[in-house]
Amino acid sequence: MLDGKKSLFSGMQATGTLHLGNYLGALKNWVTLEDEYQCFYSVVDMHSMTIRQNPAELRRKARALLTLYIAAGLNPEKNCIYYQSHVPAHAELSWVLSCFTYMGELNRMTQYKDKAAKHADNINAGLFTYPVLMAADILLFQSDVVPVGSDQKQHLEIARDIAERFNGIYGDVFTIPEPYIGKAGARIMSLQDPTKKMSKSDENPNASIYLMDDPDTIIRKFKRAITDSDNEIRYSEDKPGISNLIDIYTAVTGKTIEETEKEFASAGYGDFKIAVGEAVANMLKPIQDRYQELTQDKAYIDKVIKENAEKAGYYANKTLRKVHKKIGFPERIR
Ligand code: ATP
Ligand code: LTN
Repeated sequence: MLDGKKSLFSGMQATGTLHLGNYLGALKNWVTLEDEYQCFYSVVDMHSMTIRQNPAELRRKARALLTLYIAAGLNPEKNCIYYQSHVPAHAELSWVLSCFTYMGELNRMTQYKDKAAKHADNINAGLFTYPVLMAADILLFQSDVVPVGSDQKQHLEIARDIAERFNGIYGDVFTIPEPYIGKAGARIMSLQDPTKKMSKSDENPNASIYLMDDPDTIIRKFKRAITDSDNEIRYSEDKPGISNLIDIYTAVTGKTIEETEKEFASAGYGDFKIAVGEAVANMLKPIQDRYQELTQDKAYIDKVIKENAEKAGYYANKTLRKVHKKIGFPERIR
């Protein structure tokens, strides 16, 4: 809760190019929450440092991501959209919280294990303490809910554990956050290997639909999507490829799985793949157009960056001051 209104935080890393999973699993839901919550959406560039980045690329991608948040429908008047690195309170709270987090807890994180395996030459301490920074992001804004895809559930659990541990010692300092995972689209799988999630770091461009892909590319990628050898459009655990396409179709159109199965009862995979591709391309077109418009308006984006960082800083510092006081840091002399 902030100023008597429920609040939320979420963020995305400025690495890679946003894909359909990021949109359906996260961004699309974010846009629906602005009236009910005081919303903070960050481009979490500090998290991106856990993997080696090219500085110029990181800066470009961070700006592109922030612009895409707006293009996808987040109104920066109602949602606080900002760069994590512009609000030092994230790092400050992260340090304090790291002293309330156990190595054993961090050791269990599957994302850490996956990323450590993928980047065996750079298993840095930041990669290990990543969930602590994420807890700081969330707790700084007294978030009631955190809208994410289902892969982030484990990180949210640790954020809750840290908050409960801290509150247990110092009283009710932090709101305990709940995950908010949308019904449809919470886990979109790779088009080339439907047992793996669609991921920004996938090297095969055919595995993911990128938000900036043009309609022909989108339809081509869907046509090539890996499916099983029968030809029945039916949702089932033993048909991960076609089930993923059904998930995408239902998340985009708002139809149910049953309605979708019925609609395509007499169609083959080829027709269904084209229908999914067209639905996705139509959904993305207005976002792409708006993105192009926004990139022309440098002054507007700069204004959003400046004003929203100030707003986020205001609320974040309020929580940080409370934490510092509780743990016994000396008061500042003004
Ligand atoms: P990577 O796989 O390289 O770690 P990512 O694609 O998971 O990156 P993130 O920046 O970690 O991207 O995630 C941003 C948001 O998108 C998070 O809320 C995450 O849960 C959600 N998300 C990521 N991938 C998917 C997916 N395949 N399906 C649904 N939601 C997803
Ligand atoms: N870890 C998330 C990104 C992220 C986040 C957060 C999401 C960083 N801080 C706080 C929700 C709340 C990811 O990799 N998808």
